[in-house]
Amino acid sequence: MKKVITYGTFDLLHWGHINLLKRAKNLGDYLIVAISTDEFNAIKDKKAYHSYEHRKFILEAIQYVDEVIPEDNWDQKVHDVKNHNIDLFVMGDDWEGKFDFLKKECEVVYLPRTEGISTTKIKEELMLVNN
Ligand code: C2G
Repeated sequence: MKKVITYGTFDLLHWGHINLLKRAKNLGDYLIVAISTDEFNAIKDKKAYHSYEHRKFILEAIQYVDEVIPEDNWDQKVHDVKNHNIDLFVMGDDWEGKFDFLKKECEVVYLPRTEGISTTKIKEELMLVNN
């Protein structure tokens, strides 16, 4: 069984996220998503609209996602890859090259981001509509 892992905040879940999760799952048999905790988002200087528990609840409902674990620091990836017997690490290519240190542990693939959608875009456009 080829195990895949990916990381992210996945706030205000949109079709760009789904496109990433779908492609990541299609590269293996089992997909783990490490979702950023609210505390880690603060470190990433991100404020999610939905809490960790709600973002986890939503991700677990997605057919492409087999397991959801917390991401609470920048340094857990090597441990996660070993601990979960991961074969493939996948991220959107806005992270291109940033996680190449994992290549000694597993395959690393950066997938093209989906153009035209992002959580930031959603928030910005809602601000305009409501002002
Ligand atoms: N993504 C995408 N296309 C978009 C938006 C997002 O492919 N239009 C991808 C991102 O590249 C990322 C994943 O969806 O692989 C989750 O995006 P975010 O929730 O923004 O994740 P991020 O804040 O980049 O967190 O340790 C890694 C970090 O936790 C990544």
